[in-house]
Amino acid sequence: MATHIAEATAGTGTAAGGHLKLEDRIWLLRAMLLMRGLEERAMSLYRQGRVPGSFYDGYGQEAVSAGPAFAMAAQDRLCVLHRDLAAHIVRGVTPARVLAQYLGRATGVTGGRDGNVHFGDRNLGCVGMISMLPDMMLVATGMAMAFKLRGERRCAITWFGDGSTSRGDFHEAMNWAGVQKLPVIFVLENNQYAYSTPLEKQFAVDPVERAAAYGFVGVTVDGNDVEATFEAARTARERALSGDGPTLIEAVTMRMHGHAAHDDMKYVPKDQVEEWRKRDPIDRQAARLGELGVDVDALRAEVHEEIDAAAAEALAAPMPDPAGAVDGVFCVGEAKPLGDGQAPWSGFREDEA
Ligand SMILES: Cc1ncc(C[n+]2csc(CCOP(=O)(O)OP(=O)(O)O)c2C)c(N)n1
Repeated sequence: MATHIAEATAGTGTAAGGHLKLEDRIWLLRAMLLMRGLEERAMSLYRQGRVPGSFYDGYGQEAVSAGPAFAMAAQDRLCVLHRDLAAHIVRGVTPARVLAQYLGRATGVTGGRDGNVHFGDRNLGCVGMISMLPDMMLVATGMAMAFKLRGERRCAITWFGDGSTSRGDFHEAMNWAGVQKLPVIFVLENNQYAYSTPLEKQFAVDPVERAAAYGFVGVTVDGNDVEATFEAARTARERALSGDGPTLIEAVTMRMHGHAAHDDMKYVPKDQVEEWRKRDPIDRQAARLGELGVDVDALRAEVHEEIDAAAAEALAAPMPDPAGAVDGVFCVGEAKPLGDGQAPWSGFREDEA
């Protein structure tokens, strides 16, 4: 990635109070470009009839998953939602496996058993996505409880939407995490709509205020600024590891596409979408780095090539063998613990030095 740095023209190029080096800031842009590029390619394959089932994307929300996932260490555990592909990319899921997942191929993360971002690679510390919303809040809380009981220095993080805040599970997870002061981070992805339900029909108070009701910190962050979402999660992780309990991070963003590919979102005012387009998280990070002398066009071209190669690989991959359809439904033999994921943030490498 250093090849994209022509010359750091403004000081050291660090950001987020010095926690992000220039290489990290480029990494964040790259993760968001990969998410967008992969989802655009998958959407095009969907329109060609090659993606089974429906199709969901997180266009315009890339910073909500890229930043917080980047702030997590290898031993932390993630419960990732359906519009948060960048978290999987940060953890180390390759572009070819992502596209094979959309295409239902044997080489996809679930081997054709599920589609979209309904997956988790247990070897990279990610729990398989649970569709019932927001049950992953309870799973993350349970994992954090285990970390606390074992005295381990690690945390769990999960993402959920504004629609999830009206469910009982949200309150149960928040309450237990608060009572037990658990090392868990809740990222509320406030993207203005839960399918067709707008915020004013979802809650009467901003849900970030509910954190105080459960005895812990709630912060609101610009969900379209990847360095801000990183910094909010980095601080929350520090708090969690110091024994100071959970954090609710409300990342304010916009769902720029329909709920799924079949939804033309006629219920969303066009002006609202256009207003948010001006705050596109990728454009913003690209502009920042461009000012520092980073060759963003070269980075875009490299990501594009990577996606082309991944698409060719995924399209050439075999369909799964139906005989293995129920493999993995039940645990056979000894249960294997989740593996650790990739943790690319330079702050973790410095810890080891
Ligand atoms: C308990 C439950 N009810 C309904 C659904 C179907 N469903 C999947 S995503 C979704 C919209 C959720 O909205 P929100 O939580 O705001 O997340 P967003 O999709 O906007 O990211 C719905 C209704 C579900 N998965 N689980």
